Parts: sequence; structure tokens; C-alpha cells
Amino acid sequence: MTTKTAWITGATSGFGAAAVERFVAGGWRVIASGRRAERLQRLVTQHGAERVHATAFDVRDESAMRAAHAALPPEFAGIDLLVNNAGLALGTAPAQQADLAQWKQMIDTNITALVSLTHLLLPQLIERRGTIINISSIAGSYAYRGGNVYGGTKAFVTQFSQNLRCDLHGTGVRVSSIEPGMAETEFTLVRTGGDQAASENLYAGAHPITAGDIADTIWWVTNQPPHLNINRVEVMPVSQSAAGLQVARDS
Ligand code: NDP
Ligand code: 8X3
Repeated sequence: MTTKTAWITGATSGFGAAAVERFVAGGWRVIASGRRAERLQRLVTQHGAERVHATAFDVRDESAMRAAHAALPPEFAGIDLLVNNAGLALGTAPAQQADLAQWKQMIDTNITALVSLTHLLLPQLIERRGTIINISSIAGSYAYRGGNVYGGTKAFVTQFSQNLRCDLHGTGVRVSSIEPGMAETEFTLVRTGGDQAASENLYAGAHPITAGDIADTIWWVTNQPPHLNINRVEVMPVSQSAAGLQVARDS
């Protein structure tokens, strides 16, 4: 059996790091990207350079992205699976108090970088009848206070995934959107600017999704028979639900 290659963005932490483990264990080669080079290097040390290729760059830097692609070693150059996972939420403030720079960083990372890497890899994904898995979020489907631009970026990711399917009709390329709810990763630490207590409090007693759960979901979606496309997977912890609209009386 030929060894397949996945490019997993955001591989330094959370879902991406767990997906690297899952795919390497499953016999794949993995291109692991993210900004924290030392964490990527640890993956290479752990699994070997023939299994993991580390490439450290900021996904918002399009020329660095193109250079990373151009510098892939030949055995990693044929990409069968793109997992667009790198992303973040910044802030929980309502729109009227939010920081515009944070909004722009979320748009640049969660939308612009995701479409740039997808556009770059599309020709070879078509040639290899590959798979694209975009990590969206329930925040793209369910509105909540403080979700403002983060939820907007994920609504884009979900809809872009479905629109890609239409454009790729007949090519054999599969496109999926995975939309997790509350998962315990570094996500809340990043969102709150490093507030460890806020992160711990959010997850305490909630039995949140784990990074391994989402790595397993990515693996399951990828390993469906070639005639099946899982369009969307929405997954929440049992403890979370989209409970309740609210009414502001006399406002
Ligand atoms: P983590 O914070 O643990 O991981 C985020 C990853 O994204 C890191 O590897 C980080 O790498 C990478 N990343 C962020 N910004 C950049 C950048 N500018 N350039 C390159 N890489 C970047 O969070 P999760 O694992 O939870 O998040 C992964 C994805 O899942 C995100 O898209 C998130 O929106 C989504 N998600 C998360 C949920 C949750 O509750 N945790 C639920 C639903 C969706 P580095 O910092 O090294 O660059
Ligand atoms: C993250 C999931 O519920 O924190 O995308 O918005 S949630």
C-alpha cells in the first residue's frame, strides 16, 4: 500500500497535535505546520523525519506559506489530505467593546489563510483525488454573546466547505467541515490572553470534547470509502446544548 501524506495546520497544540499522532499511528506521512517551531521539531524527533516534516510559519504570511510548500522534501510533496485546522478565537467581549485588531487577526487566520492554503494545494489535491477537511465550529451555526467575529469566521468556513464541494463536483475530491463544540485545548487560554484560571473554570465539570476525540473524527471522515463524502460533522459534549433565546424587556 502506498503511504499517503497529510498536511495538518495548527499541529503544535490541541486538535492538530492529536491529529498528527492519529495519522502517524495510522501509517501516514504528515506535514506539520504552526508557528512554534520547537513543538514541531519535537514531533519529528518523536516520529522520525521520514514520517513527519515540520514547517514553521505564520499562516497569515502568504509568502512564507508558498516558501514552505516549495521547500517540501520530494517524499512529502504529493499531498492527499489537507486539514485546515489552524485557527483561533480572541476575546469574549460584546462587539461594541471588542478590539478591532483581534477581529482582523481572526479573519486573517481563520478565513484568509485557510483559503490561501486551499487555493495553493487545490491543483494537486485534484490530481490525486484528495480530501480537504476544514475545522469549523458550532460557533458558525449557533450565535452566542461574544461570538461575534469568531462565529462569523466559522460560518464562512462551513459555507466555503460546501461551496468547494460544488466547484469540485466530478473531480473525486472530498470536502468536509467538522464543527466541534466546547473542547479542552489551548483554545480558551489563547482566547483569554493566557488566563489559566478562566480556561480551567470553563472546562471544570463539563466533560468537554478532547483533542483526541476530534483527531478520531478527522480520521473517521478521511477513511470513509472513496465514494462517500461526509459533508458536515457537528459534535458537542453531552453537557453542552444550544439552550435558549433571550428577551431584553423594555429595552
Ligand atoms: P489550540 O489553541 O490548542 O490550537 C490552535 C492551533 O492553531 C495551534 O497549533 C496554533 O499554532 C495554530 N495557529 C493559530 N494561529 C496561527 C497562525 N497565525 N499561524 C500558524 N498557526 C496558527 O486550539 P484548538 O486545537 O482547539 O483549535 C484548532 C481549531 O479548532 C481552530 O480552528 C479552532 O477555531 C477550532 N475549534 C476549537 C474548538 C474548541 O473548543 N477548542 C471548538 C471548535 C473549533 P501556533 O500557536 O504554534 O502557531
Ligand atoms: C469553539 C467552540 O463553543 O467555544 O469553536 O464557540 S465554542
